[in-house]
Amino acid sequence: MGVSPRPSRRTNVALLVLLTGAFVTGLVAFGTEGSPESRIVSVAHGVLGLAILVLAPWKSVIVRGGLRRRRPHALAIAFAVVVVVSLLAGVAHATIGPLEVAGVSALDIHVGAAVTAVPLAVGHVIRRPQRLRAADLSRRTALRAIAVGGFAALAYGAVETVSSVVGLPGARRRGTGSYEVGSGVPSAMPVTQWFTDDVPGIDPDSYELAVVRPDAEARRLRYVDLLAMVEATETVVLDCTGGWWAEQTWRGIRLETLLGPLESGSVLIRSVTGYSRRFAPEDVGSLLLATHVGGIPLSPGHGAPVRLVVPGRRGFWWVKWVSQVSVEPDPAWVQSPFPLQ
Ligand code: HEM
Ligand code: HEM
Ligand SMILES: Nc1nc2c(c(=O)[nH]1)N[C@H]1C(S)=C(S)[C@@H](COP(=O)(O)O)O[C@H]1N2
Ligand SMILES: [Mo]
Repeated sequence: MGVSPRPSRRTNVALLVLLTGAFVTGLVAFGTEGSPESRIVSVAHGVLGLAILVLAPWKSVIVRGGLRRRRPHALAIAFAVVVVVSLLAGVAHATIGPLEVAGVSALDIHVGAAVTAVPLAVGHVIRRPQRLRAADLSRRTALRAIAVGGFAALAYGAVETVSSVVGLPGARRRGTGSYEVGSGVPSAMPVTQWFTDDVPGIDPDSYELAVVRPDAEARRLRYVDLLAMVEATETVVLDCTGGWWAEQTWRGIRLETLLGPLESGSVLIRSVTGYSRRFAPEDVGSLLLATHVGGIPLSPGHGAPVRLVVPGRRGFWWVKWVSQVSVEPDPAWVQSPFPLQ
């Protein structure tokens, strides 16, 4: 038993800190839309992720030692595979661009692998625990941490520099890391669903939008009624967490026009498919129920007959195929930060 702190333990603890930091900043990145916040979060996320690669030489020594011991390795190996896949896909997305295979983007793989890594990381750390010791919190450890951070920042800068010098697609990505696809040309914009939704077949003649307030009788508006109310035009960026963005000119009805003033509670926007998102009273003023994009009625894929436009929020807030808007007493934070459907 060594009395002095073993470097392998500090490496493992550092990896735990970096993985946690990368995971959290990744989630935060999915919640932000708009520079410069998105850029700051993305850069911090990239640096944390690349710091894991900086520690790879040290970790590989630990891995070789660990593999020599006679005990089950399957979980540790599965964890390593998933982390490597996530890292490769993250860097691929940020450099060589918006790759897509069978409708799955590099970013989807990156995030999917990262989410899969969570239970494996928990299992790995439970089976291979590392205790932090007082001696770990030394000046020397602090200097090493700064060195690792510095190398990771250099690596990030190097990747960005090479991207722009060589002219890789990565140089064109937005602060969120997303790539432009089909701005101004709605038919060229991807049709994207969050997880499991499908484009429903909606007959505009029988379609009705329910507008529900606790203090008033529910209203049902037909598509023709809605068309007669179209009043506003907004040019807004839709930025999907799948890694693409597009700016379009949307036309429709301000949600405020339908709902009137709202002081408390929240507004639930529900889709024909059951998909829904909840908004705070202060958000309502910026929400548009769009019937048109690029001057023509919405296509089924993009949310016909009516879809929500949410300036400054990620695509998953932009509920398509809206069937009901309802004012409810629950506050807007009574919902999962990301849709569960
Ligand atoms: C990037 C993240 C990590 C990866 C990919 C990874 C992967 C691995 C692999 C493949 C092994 C060798 C196989 C085995 O022991 O069964 C191993 C060993 C080990 N890992 Fe990790 N690990 C990571 C992070 C961590 C963390 C966060 C901890 C604890 C806080 C940890 C603690 C250990 C320990 C103690 C060993 C055994 C070393 C030995 O017995 O000599 N690892 N790791
Ligand atoms: C432990 C988990 C994670 C690690 C190690 C990791 C690591 C990385 C790395 C190395 C990059 C490339 C950075 C670059 O070269 O510019 C990246 C990009 C990215 N990651 Fe992660 N990531 C993790 C989890 C997540 C999660 C959970 C999300 C979202 C929910 C996420 C979202 C993103 C996004 C949007 C990018 C693109 C950013 C850009 O292009 O600047 N990541 N990640
Ligand atoms: N009903 C419903 N609305 C939805 C989704 C969904 O899965 N179901 N996906 C959201 C996501 S993740 C995005 S990025 C945008 C994509 O809009 P588009 O298909 O018009 O490009 O729709 C949002 N609205
Ligand atoms: Mo999305």
